[in-house]
Amino acid sequence: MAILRSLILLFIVFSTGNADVNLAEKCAYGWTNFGVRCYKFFPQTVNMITAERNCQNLDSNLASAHNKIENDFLLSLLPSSSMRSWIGAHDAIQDGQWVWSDGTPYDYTNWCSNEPNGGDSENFVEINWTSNQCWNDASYSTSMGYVCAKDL
Ligand code: MMA
Ligand code: CA
Repeated sequence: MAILRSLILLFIVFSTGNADVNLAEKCAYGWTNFGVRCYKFFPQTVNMITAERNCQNLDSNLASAHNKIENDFLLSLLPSSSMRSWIGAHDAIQDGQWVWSDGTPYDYTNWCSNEPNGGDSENFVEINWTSNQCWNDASYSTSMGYVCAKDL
């Protein structure tokens, strides 16, 4: 009887259909899981605003990075070591005040040496600049690929 009760309980837990308690939830096809989020690199070269809007249309934002492991993971999604890609940091509201487009705390950076250097004319961030694969502030109108991220 105890076994039957356990089986019934297990069935209830796995069959609620409620995404928040579905332990078996996976990223959608084409997206890669890291932690509790799903990520995808898009190779279409677009300006930063288009990149963010394209992510938003997929219920995501441009990716944020909060530590080296996460930053390295984002780099690993790029198909080549020289591929340029937007991520979601910007200081477009006030020069020098960097924030992430997904609203998470700006608590990690990987700026290349001498970056950010663009003042009011470079307010957006690419993740894979130079062979050091560090961050560069770039003009919003630069065309490059982009990484989107969303919660599981
Ligand atoms: C370009 C541009 C900048 C970057 C410098 C580095 C000339 O400007 O990509 O964002 O900081 O190169 O030399
Ligand atoms: Ca720059």
